[in-house]
Amino acid sequence: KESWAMMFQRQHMDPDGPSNDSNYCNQMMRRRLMTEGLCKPVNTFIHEPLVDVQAICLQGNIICKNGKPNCHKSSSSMKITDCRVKSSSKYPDCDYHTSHKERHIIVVCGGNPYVPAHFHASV
Ligand code: UMF
Repeated sequence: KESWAMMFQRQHMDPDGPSNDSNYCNQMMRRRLMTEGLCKPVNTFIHEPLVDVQAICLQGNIICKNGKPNCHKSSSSMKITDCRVKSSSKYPDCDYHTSHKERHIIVVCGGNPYVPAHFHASV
């Protein structure tokens, strides 16, 4: 069974990316299995080494939007790509806007070892 930690890596880690084309999200959302059953509406890929993203769990502890205390904000800004489904997209032809950004990211951490389990937000 896929753990939360594995699921986070599948959905959000792309340390060697991004390829600089506007089809990035269309390709990656399909390749990482987020276009099965529905087009996942919003998803962020992180273009930094896995160890640096895992280290966020040891940094600034903050309250999540749901009131839980296990959110952590990166001390540095990180290269990310936000994928957002177009309003004209029709499943199963999932069609995404691709936007490359540099932001601090907030992840939800859990488990033992204490590692990223969900992507929360970028700020
Ligand atoms: N999400 C992002 O990937 N990036 C954002 O900036 C905001 C949201 O919050 C529900 C889902 O929205 C999260 O799924 C996250 F992927 C996405 O599987 P997750 O990580 O809990």
